[in-house]
Amino acid sequence: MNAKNRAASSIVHDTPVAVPKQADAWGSDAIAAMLRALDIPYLALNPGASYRGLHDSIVNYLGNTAPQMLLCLHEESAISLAQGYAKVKDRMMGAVVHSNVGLMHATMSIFNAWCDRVPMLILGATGPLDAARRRPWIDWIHTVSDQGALVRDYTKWDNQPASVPAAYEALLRAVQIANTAPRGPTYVNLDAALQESKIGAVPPLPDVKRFAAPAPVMPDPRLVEAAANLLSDARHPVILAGRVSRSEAGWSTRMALAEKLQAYVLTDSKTGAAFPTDHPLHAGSPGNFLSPAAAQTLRKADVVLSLDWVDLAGTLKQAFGTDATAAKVIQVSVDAHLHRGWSMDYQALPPVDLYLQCEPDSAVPLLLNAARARPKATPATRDTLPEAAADVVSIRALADALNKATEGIPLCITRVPLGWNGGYRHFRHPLDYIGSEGGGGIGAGPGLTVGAALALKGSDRLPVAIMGDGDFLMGVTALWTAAHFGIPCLILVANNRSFFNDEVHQERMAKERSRPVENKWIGQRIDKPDIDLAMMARAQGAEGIGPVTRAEDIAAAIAKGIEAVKSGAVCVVDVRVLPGYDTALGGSASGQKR
Ligand SMILES: Cc1ncc(C[n+]2csc(CCOP(=O)(O)OP(=O)(O)O)c2C)c(N)n1
Ligand SMILES: [Mg+2]
Repeated sequence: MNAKNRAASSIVHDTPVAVPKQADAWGSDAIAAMLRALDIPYLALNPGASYRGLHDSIVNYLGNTAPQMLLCLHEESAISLAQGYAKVKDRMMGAVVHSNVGLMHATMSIFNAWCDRVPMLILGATGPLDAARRRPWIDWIHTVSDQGALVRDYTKWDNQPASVPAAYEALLRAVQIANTAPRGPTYVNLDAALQESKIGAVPPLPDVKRFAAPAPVMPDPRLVEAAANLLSDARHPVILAGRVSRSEAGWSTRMALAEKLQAYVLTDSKTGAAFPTDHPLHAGSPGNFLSPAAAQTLRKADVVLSLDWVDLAGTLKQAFGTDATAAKVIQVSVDAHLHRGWSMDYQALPPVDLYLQCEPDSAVPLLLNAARARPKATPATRDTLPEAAADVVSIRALADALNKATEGIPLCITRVPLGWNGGYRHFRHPLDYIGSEGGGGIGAGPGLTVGAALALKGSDRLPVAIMGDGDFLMGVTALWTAAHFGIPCLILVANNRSFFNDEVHQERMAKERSRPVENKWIGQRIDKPDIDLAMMARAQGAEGIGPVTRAEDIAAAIAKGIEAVKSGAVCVVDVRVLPGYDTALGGSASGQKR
């Protein structure tokens, strides 16, 4: 594959030989035809006999296009890849996972996608439900009576259709539900026997346009007016810009609203870029928890507008403590439609004075229209970054070198490590940063990055991830998928050779229990031997740079990585950072919040 091909907008296609025309179709041919009608662009998958029928149909009935298969080496990265793609595109792709075992491998990533409210069509399969059609042994261990139960608590809907017409309906419904806000993954389990039945002709496909997701719900005009009045009359309005779309129009409307109201805006590193972090009204810096300046700004608020902010109640608690929130709270969110009993990812229950149960992108233009301009506010309070220590190989040094090497080059930051401080880099466009994995599942970083890079392929925006070595190592085989299909991306590993976040926890335990802090590394450090991460990249057809061990070498290594990615390569730079977090500003380490 030459560099020109690798940099082109389309990815590498594994092209099947021509298939002679055939009179009879199979059940899975009809299912494949439905996937094409539903405009599923890709299927990230790891193969298995439970869906050998569907696999054959994608290759030989559809010619492996629309959808195109993307072979992944682990189901966890197949799902993360689909998640990363949807985070960039605001549009779903599919994934296929084999029987119970593949689905079990996929579960953590499905949970991440669920918590991240990302639409995704997950297909699975089971050995024949009809025991008489099961092959001895293997079909029996790979048949369970209720496979969907494995993921039912963190998918929006699941189904196991028993005929081709039922499969058509199941796929239509799965896509419609996944794409209806609050969005999320859905799972359709295809019986092997159904896939492998000869069906004569493919039954006519339904008109998919008639089964589309509904248009966004619009808020009650009286609520919009009341909210606009509250905000316009406020002394210190604060906007919490949370889960919003990647649309540029949405971005500028949010800016216009903040500017009209002269409201301060906070953003969150759990969600994608929602507001320019260097805007005079942006307070503090984004993190998983409030930064000191963000908390200080929120504490002064008399009216809070939450744009689907993840964990509104917990955030108010960080600012106001256990006292009742003095500020009036306006909540714009449809998230409660997804709140169920099993998972507590719905977070604590926030006090809300005006509840607009719609998506932020629907409410903001109406609020902008109804709001009255407020007098100019003084610039928001920012956190100041501590002086960077010279010659120390740290995440900060890595961030500084990245910023310098990429001045004027649009990047999409697809991952930041736990020790990232939100002040390290500014975001000025909805695609400058896509937010976290959602469910706190480490190992998602590589898959998310490859999926985001797939979605960005052919654009002038370079996908760049900065990720922990633990995160990288758990999902490292996603690199092969990127290398094989020609999906350029740059991964900078902040390699502290440890699951360091948990060293912080062990340190806390040791102190609390008067035990030696020196023992905190045991069961955490990934050394003796150090792992050669660059070699792990090269082993899979990616470029590997490093280990970089001296501060003065970081810039050149990153510049080399950027050049490699510009020419179409997948590149990993192993930067051996010292263990330690720049937490003075409420960096995202969970360790600092007990
Ligand atoms: C699947 C999964 N396993 C374990 C954890 C617990 N955990 C949270 S952070 C972390 C360490 C991550 O290591 P790394 O990516 O190297 O970042 P570092 O902590 O070193 O900054 C672990 C193991 C988790 N969140 N998810
Ligand atoms: Mg680490």
